[in-house]
Amino acid sequence: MKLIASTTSPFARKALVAAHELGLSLEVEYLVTTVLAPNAALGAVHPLIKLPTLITDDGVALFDSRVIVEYLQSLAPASTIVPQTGPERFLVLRTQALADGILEAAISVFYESMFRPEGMRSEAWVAAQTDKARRGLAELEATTETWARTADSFDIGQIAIACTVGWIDFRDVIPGARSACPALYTWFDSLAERPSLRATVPRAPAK
Ligand SMILES: N[C@@H](CCC(=O)N[C@@H](CS)C(=O)NCC(=O)O)C(=O)O
Repeated sequence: MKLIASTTSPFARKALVAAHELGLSLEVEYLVTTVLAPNAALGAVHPLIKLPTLITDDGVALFDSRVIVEYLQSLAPASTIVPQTGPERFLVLRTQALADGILEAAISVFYESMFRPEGMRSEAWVAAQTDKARRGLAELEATTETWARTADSFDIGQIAIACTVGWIDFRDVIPGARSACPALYTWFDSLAERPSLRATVPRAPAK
């Protein structure tokens, strides 16, 4: 199977970290696609032209990252990053949804400066999306003890948080996030040497 990813996409990183944690090997194809410069080859397999996209060994194109993660989990039942039953499943999925939602808000802020000409940018939009991201980060900060659990468990909620915080740091789009969330960042920094995260640190694409 092949994951179509980019070196900067936090959603693609989530899928890559999940595969790594589950002990699955993947071929990875890196490409660049943006809303304004969509990649035609990606568009041939994913109508929404987004990363990540997983091509299964049966040739099916799966998206989005949450579906891909569930698929990867189904291939590796001996390890668990997505609990399959019980209240734990929905707590972990809720955490993933919160982390993904923070990312969507932060990406929206980033896109505003990346894709909109200066005179057309909306300060109100940026402020509202920044506020959403900050509210989400504050929730993670306030509930660290609930979702962080032990160092040896690394579930999809925690993976999504690590990818979200890693991308916010990489793009530096939510000013003051680190100082506002000391417990969250202490947890994040403690994971720096985890192999799945170290292997997928966001980086600018090769020219
Ligand atoms: N909900 C989707 C979000 C995917 C997404 O927005 N990917 C971005 C990269 S981080 C993308 O492909 N953007 C290009 C575009 O929207 O055209 C997921 O979880 O996979």
